[in-house]
Formats: sequence, structure tokens, C-alpha cells
Amino acid sequence: MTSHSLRAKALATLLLMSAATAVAASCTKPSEAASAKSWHATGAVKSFGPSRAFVNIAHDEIAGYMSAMTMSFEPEKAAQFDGLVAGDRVAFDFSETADGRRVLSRIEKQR
Ligand SMILES: [Cu+2]
Repeated sequence: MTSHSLRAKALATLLLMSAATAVAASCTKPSEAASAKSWHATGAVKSFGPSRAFVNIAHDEIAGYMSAMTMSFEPEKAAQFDGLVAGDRVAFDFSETADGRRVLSRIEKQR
């Protein structure tokens, strides 16, 4: 084997290794998403945080999660809060992030 083909073989091995690493990295995301639990709840909007970065909701009991209380929820997108004001009754879905934030996948005013 010439030194040139040895180098080519070493390069091919490196490429295969980095491809395998990329596949392994992309494979961790779906399993994380699948294990993220989502909750449905109802409640009343109490107030918003600065720049409407979060909403404080007095939520009703959430079966299997927690009893009624007031706590904060972050939007997935700021536009989710468009048209919402303190006092509105809302229905919403959220999940908890690994660092304990609650993020709304859906929030709708109830009539
Ligand atoms: Cu709570």
C-alpha cells in the first residue's frame, strides 16, 4: 500500500466516524421529544410578565400534575398571547422543559 492510499483510507475512516456521530446526535432528539409530557389545563389569566414574556395563570386542578394554583407559562411564540387580557378564561396545553419551564403549545380564550 502506498502512503497516499493509506492517507486516503485514514480520511475515509474519519469521514465514516463523523457521519456516525452525526447520526447518533440526531437520534437523541426524537426520543427527548417523545418523553416530554404534555398537559391540558384551564384557568384564568391573572397578569403578564415584562414584554409579555410569560403569563401568570390561576389554573384549575390539573389531574395527575398539580392542584389549583397561580403560576407562570411561557409562549412558544409571542403571537400566542395576541388578544389575551387579564381576566380571560383560557384553555391551554403545555409541556415542561428539562430546566423546569412550562411552555405553551396552545392557549385559547374560552367563551
Ligand atoms: Cu401550578
